[in-house]
Amino acid sequence: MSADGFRQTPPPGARSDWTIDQGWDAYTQAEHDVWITLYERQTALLPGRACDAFLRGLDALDLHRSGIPDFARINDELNRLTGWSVVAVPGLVPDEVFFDHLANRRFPAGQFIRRADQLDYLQEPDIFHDVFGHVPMLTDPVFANYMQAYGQGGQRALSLGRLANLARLYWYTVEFGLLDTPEGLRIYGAGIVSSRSESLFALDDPSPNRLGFTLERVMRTPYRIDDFQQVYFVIPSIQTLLDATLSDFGPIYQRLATAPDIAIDAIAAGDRVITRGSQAYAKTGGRLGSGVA
Ligand code: HBI
Ligand code: FE
Repeated sequence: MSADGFRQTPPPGARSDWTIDQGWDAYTQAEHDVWITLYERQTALLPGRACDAFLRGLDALDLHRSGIPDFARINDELNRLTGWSVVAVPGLVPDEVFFDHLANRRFPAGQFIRRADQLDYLQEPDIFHDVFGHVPMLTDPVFANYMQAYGQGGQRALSLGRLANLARLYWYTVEFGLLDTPEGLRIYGAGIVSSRSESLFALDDPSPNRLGFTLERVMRTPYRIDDFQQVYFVIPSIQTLLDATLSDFGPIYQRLATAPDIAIDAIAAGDRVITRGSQAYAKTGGRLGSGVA
């Protein structure tokens, strides 16, 4: 076990790259039913909320209403569209393993699904979060290129000791990103799109700040892993992400070495403000009643 409590060696039965067989035949009907419940809840909610690329991906992959999808079936179509494939892993994997998979167009997806009494929230990414939340966007060629560039950037960040900054980029884009469109803000982040309550909160609630995305601003902003975000960053196009990630991070990393973090609920000089949030949700204690300032 490493300092942060995550295993650093593959668990029994996992290969050296931490992948396991999905074992699709072994899923119980109860597990398929959890997928169906979550799938139907989200697909009823997302038209008009999720971005077009996500909805197109959901259709292209035909993520079954009839239960947990078989990766072998998804991968035929996903490979054809963008060269990506989904690989099963037991849960969170070490950063360098994660980045190596992304850099090689393999998305590591949890093989397990949450229990029926965990429908609304769980900390560790399960197959619904990973496959329903992340995989549809991988059918978009530009986003597919971004995710691979992100994996390559992650490998560099590890060698430069800049992982924390790069993890923020992932968090505020791939997990919790919003896209500006002529019809209004739309969701592309997997952490939002796979959560009923955050699919509503992220777009409708007056509480969080919604700010224009810049790479450096995101890299200076801490994030919450246990509750709704207090700030969401908005991109004008998916191409923006790819362009940002293909840029040279060297000068940014140098400035970050002396630039202080920006408070999670702050609006900083130079921010493009789309919503100046009330932070009411966080002030009243949020989901966990923890009461954060
Ligand atoms: N492992 N399976 C899995 N899924 C993730 O999203 C993941 C991970 N390991 C590391 C990690 N994410 C983060 O540290 C990166 O997002 C930076
Ligand atoms: Fe995720």
